[in-house]
Amino acid sequence: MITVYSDDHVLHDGKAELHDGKLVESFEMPRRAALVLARVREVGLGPVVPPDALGLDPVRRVHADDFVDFLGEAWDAWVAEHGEYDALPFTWLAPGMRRIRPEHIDGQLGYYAFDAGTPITAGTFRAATASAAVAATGARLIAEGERVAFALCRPPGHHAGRAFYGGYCFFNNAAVAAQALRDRGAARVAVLDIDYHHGNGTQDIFYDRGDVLFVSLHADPLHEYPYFLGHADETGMGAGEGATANYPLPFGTGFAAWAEELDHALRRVADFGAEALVVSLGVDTFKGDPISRFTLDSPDFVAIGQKLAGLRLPTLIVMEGGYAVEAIGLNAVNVLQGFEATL
Ligand code: FKS
Ligand code: ZN
Repeated sequence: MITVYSDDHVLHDGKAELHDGKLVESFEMPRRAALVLARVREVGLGPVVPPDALGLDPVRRVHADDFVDFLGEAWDAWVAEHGEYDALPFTWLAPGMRRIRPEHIDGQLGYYAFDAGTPITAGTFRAATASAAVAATGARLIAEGERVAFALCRPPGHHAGRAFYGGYCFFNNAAVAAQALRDRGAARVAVLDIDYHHGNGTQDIFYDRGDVLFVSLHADPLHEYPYFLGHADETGMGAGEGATANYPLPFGTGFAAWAEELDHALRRVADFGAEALVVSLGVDTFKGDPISRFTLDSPDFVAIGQKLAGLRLPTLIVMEGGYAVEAIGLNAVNVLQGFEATL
């Protein structure tokens, strides 16, 4: 299996996030991708290739121009105002306020961000652009005939919507890949999101579209981040009616119950008639994850890979979350090895 990877992810290195009322060291750190890459090499998964030089073209296919431009300019605007320390928003629109884009950077951060856990740093824009290119390059490999590929994206992407960022995500890598597959001729594409958290950004991007199915298994938003999307009654709108499916699950969900829901999700993908599959792979469903509450174990990730391969679709696996860093390489690559073993 080919892995697409760019070193540029290290340019995004947030110092802190607001967590349980305290500013703590960011859970989302460069070491995560380094350890997944190390495991890819350790098991000899296959070639590791750099992304194509794509710039922002694939990003602009799924994100609003003003949002992309904002991320490109935010760091300089922030530094001019406050100096070289991570940019975090502190105020947001409440209901009844007006969605008029502020001219001050502090207001713009609140206008485009939806949480205070996603710092913008000096290299964030370059890292996020490279991460999206990694996903788009993976999509090209699939479109050109690879049965499966791994996009080792960092920063992650599934919380980033058409015109918002948050949840450690800036550009939506999985959405970029799904759109790239559509643009290269796949009539119908499915995104299956198995990160612990709901992929609210991916759902936002494709909610009114019938050509891209979004299916997600995640912790119930009544109890877990991102809280305001991911309920079972969200099924799409307009042309996209019926092309979104959410499977919210309770705290403490273990592999047996989780896998049963995965089987439902896989059936949805098969019934949709997708010609290609993008998997948003988070391994924060692991029992040792410091910010999550499912109890999957490392060998379970092999079984997940086997189940994904059972769809027999050209598949791009896109890296999302996972914060038990000592186990992130093992868990992520277990999925890839399980997939390979089933080819
Ligand atoms: C604060 C808990 C919530 C933010 C969690 C973000 C999860 C990100 C992710 C991604 F895949 F995008 F990386 N903190 N007390 O794992 O979904
Ligand atoms: Zn997650």
